[in-house]
Amino acid sequence: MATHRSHEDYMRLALDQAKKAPPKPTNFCVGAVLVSPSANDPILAVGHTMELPGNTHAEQCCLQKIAEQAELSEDEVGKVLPHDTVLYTTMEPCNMRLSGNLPCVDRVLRTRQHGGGIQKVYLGVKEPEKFVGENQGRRKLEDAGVEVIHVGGMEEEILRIATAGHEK
Ligand code: HJL
Ligand code: ZN
Repeated sequence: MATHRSHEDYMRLALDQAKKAPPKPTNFCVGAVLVSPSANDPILAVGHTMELPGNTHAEQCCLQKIAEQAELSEDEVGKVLPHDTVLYTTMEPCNMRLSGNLPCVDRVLRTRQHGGGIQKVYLGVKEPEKFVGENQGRRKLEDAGVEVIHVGGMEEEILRIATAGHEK
């Protein structure tokens, strides 16, 4: 029997991840969960901002963990993702980073280059216009054919966690 969790349940798991991120004034504390809804064990990976060494984002950490397990580099992780893979993230995937690192939108899209890969993105909040102006992440994903769905109801808590360590 597949485990049945609602979108809100997965977003709550992503939020639990976000709480583990170290507060940093120059980014947001975000959590993410990569899920294959049809699997008996649907959670493929969880991740949070700054979890893996370096300046890493939550979504990036999920992909890097799966790549490491499969002994692949992150840019090839699409080859081992189930065809119904979806991403839950407390914040809209980034399309520009102050550090110049590869944005998570590009990481998501390259999982799809061999067919399959990430099919849908569920997000908890849009990225606040604090570091990079208006994030075009959602638009870019949708333009590339990825369905983006807002899971509402947790915005306040998500933003409180995301901005921990920011000057008020
Ligand atoms: C998302 C994350 C994270 C952000 N967004 N979706 N997941 N930290 O884990 C977006 C924000 C960037 C800043 C700073 N944050 O992180 O725009 O230093 O964190 O590359 O632009 O850029 P760096
Ligand atoms: Zn990112």
